[in-house]
Amino acid sequence: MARTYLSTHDDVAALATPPGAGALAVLRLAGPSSIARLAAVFSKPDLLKASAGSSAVYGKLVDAEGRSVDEVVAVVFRAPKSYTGQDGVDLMCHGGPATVEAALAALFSTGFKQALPGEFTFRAFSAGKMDLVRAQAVDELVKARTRGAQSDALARLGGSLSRELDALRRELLRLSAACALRLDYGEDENPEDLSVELPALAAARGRCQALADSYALGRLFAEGALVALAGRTNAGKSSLFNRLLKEERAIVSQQHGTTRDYLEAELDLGGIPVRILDTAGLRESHDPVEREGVRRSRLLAEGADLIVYLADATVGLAAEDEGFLTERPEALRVWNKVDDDRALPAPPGWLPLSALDGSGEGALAAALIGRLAGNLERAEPGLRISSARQRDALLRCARALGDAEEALRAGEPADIVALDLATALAALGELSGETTSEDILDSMFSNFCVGK
Ligand SMILES: Nc1nc2c(ncn2[C@@H]2O[C@H](COP(=O)(O)OP(=O)(O)OP(=O)(O)O)[C@@H](O)[C@H]2O)c(=O)[nH]1
Ligand SMILES: [Mg+2]
Repeated sequence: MARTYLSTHDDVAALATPPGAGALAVLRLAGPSSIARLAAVFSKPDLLKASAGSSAVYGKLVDAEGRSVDEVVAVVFRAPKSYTGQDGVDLMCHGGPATVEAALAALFSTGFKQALPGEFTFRAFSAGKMDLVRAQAVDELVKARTRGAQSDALARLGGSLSRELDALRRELLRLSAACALRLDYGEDENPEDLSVELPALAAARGRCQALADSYALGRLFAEGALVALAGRTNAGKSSLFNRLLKEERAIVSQQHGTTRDYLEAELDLGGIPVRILDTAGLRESHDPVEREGVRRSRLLAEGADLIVYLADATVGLAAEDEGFLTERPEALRVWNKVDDDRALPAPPGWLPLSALDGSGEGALAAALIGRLAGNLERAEPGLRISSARQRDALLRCARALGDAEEALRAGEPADIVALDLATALAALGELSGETTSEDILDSMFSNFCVGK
């Protein structure tokens, strides 16, 4: 039968570093008998078994027949002072696929099971070492593509978002208690009217909604955006591509139709990981290869989150430009080659740029960031959510709080309000992991890296 995350009594092992050659590879082991199991294939079993937590033991990993597999350093962790909360070992061996394969084979021969993706973090979560928000941040930290996304995830791992959610939860508990108190009074007694809590309810709903809205920006930071450079031949797309990348990646020439196959690179734009595409210049061509390049460019532009459309200021606008921009009016318009004496003044709505000397580059970067993220609510770093699952739970919470407000205004009895508050609390509990179903946990952790 396939293992599940719930088999936390299994001793598991996995490569925690990327596969391939490297100076070191780290194999991560966890489970109640992980240290004893490792001792069975370790040259100094007694020393290993007697070692204190957070200590390192140097020795040889051997196979079942006693043949040496590698020289290793075993960093031993004792429950509960470990990442998973269980006994475990981070085993450092020499990097390289052959060593890793032999070392894992030796471990599996002692009964270690291959760890599932994210299984170590799942165990940390089930041991109460971290809530689900922090567990999610671990995955985001590992996958962060820009410094901005990385520091954002690190803040969440440090608990910025968990603390905010906890404050919200405490406020909802206080409101529930107020409802309960109201229920305790008899018909003819006259306790304080619950409607004094209306502003508090509205404030809590507002916080929920703001956090849910932060998903758009959180997702942009985590998943990034696709930006395509488009324009007629010779507009300077490849020149701009190279300038943004700060390297001579694309061939630049005064010949029309230089770029045919599109080029792709990754860029950090104000913390947003951006995949940028340099495409073939748009023009009617009889050359079948160039025509194919143009066809692909149009297709790529269609799939982009944002198109940067360049025009050559020394030539001015032509029917092709108008045609493209009528179809894609949202494209960011860039008037390139303004350094040239022959350059015509930029028409309204066009950003002046010189891909040659870099003037206007700062304004272009700002415009790009503005277009990608500008209309999104700028939450405090770390206070954004980054998964659709979190957003859905927050929206359900906000909706239930809205219902509670309505019930209160309509003069419904306190137990109706209490019911709405309980729904809101349950939705909030899904975020932290208090009330998250097994299926959701499964789908969340299975997206993690193996070894994390
Ligand atoms: N003066 C001036 N020349 C530029 C500027 N940007 C590009 N050029 C020149 O314009 C010519 C075309 O530039 P490319 O970057 O190859 O243009 P492209 O849009 O990629 O052209 P295709 O690949 O043919 O579609 C080259 O000779 C560049 O040096 C600029 O800002 N100022
Ligand atoms: Mg080009």
